[in-house]
Amino acid sequence: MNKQVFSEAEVKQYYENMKNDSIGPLWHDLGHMVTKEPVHDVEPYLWKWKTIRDYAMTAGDLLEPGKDAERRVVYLQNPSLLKRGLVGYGTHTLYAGIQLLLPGEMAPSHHHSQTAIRFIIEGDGGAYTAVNGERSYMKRGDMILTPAWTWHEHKHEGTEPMFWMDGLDVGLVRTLAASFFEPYEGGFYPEEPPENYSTKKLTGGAFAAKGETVKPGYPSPIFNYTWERAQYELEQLSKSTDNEDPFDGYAIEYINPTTGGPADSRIGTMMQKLLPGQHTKSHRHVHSCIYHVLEGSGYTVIDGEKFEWEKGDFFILPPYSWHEHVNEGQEDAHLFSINDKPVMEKLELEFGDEYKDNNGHQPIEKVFQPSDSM
Ligand code: GTQ
Repeated sequence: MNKQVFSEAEVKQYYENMKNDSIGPLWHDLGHMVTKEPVHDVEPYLWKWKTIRDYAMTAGDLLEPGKDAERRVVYLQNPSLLKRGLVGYGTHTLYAGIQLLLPGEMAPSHHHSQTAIRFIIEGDGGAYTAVNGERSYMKRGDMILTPAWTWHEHKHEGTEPMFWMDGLDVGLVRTLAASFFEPYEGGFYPEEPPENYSTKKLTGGAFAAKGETVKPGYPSPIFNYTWERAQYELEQLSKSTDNEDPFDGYAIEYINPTTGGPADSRIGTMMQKLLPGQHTKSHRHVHSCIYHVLEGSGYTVIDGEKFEWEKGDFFILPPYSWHEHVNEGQEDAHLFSINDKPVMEKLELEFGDEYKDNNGHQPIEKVFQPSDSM
């Protein structure tokens, strides 16, 4: 076949016309689209608990849920994502907010297509979340599911300020253009089952009334995964170094007992226990995480940067970033985290590898300085 020969000016014109007609030449751009490794705008970050708590407490004077706002929450804004106009993003998929409910307050019922988990940080156990009418009283360290589209509301019958973490898949649902929200008409959903019903029903043996079925699949039949149970599980696990995960220490993932898979279908949840002095090896994976330090003190190295943490702090682990954890304290450290691993796994996108050099440990090139203007 005879090929046409073009002048330089004709070639230039060709590309210009193409651009004007909204068409692109893949031979120039393939490398930008199908990158050799994950490309993203998520930078690691860390927030001190004191800073977060002070802002939330001030909001306690500024507004009241159910009156001035749907919820009283201060959220963690990753500055690297705000630069891209992404409001409320901790990672490209995950959001974390810290909610404060004061004695006597109520946050009305609503539902949304984002899935949510709550992790209880501080309080006296007198507040509850009701999921489709089932009340779960909140105790420190508990993880409570609010599966996508379930009605949920919060009420406080106790005497102390109640703080918890909300984890939602805000970025994921935004990217997938799948956000729906609806308030419950009439304010509060009927509260029918006894308090903590699903937890009591399925802990220490699982029972069904004769003829009753617990439907396998989504959502998990348990809403409240208690710290008491998680702690017991971790105690058993950490009795033998055989159970040690080289990258995560002694780690448990919250599961849906009817599927064996993650407790929530889209947000993964994990609790890690690090013994005093324990220093994990570095690895990286496609899934991203938001960490909360339940207790202990130490640091995490993320892509050569040291993030020093103590009780209450939160930090971001971006996708595909080298990371290792160290417990520098005298006590056990417990790190709770949410992740987007269930999504990556469902989409066949999860991949990870281990850091080979220097016996699995990264050189530390800089130390993160947390912001503090309160
Ligand atoms: O408590 O229902 O932090 O709907 C963000 C969105 C909390 C909640 C958040 C929500 C909630």
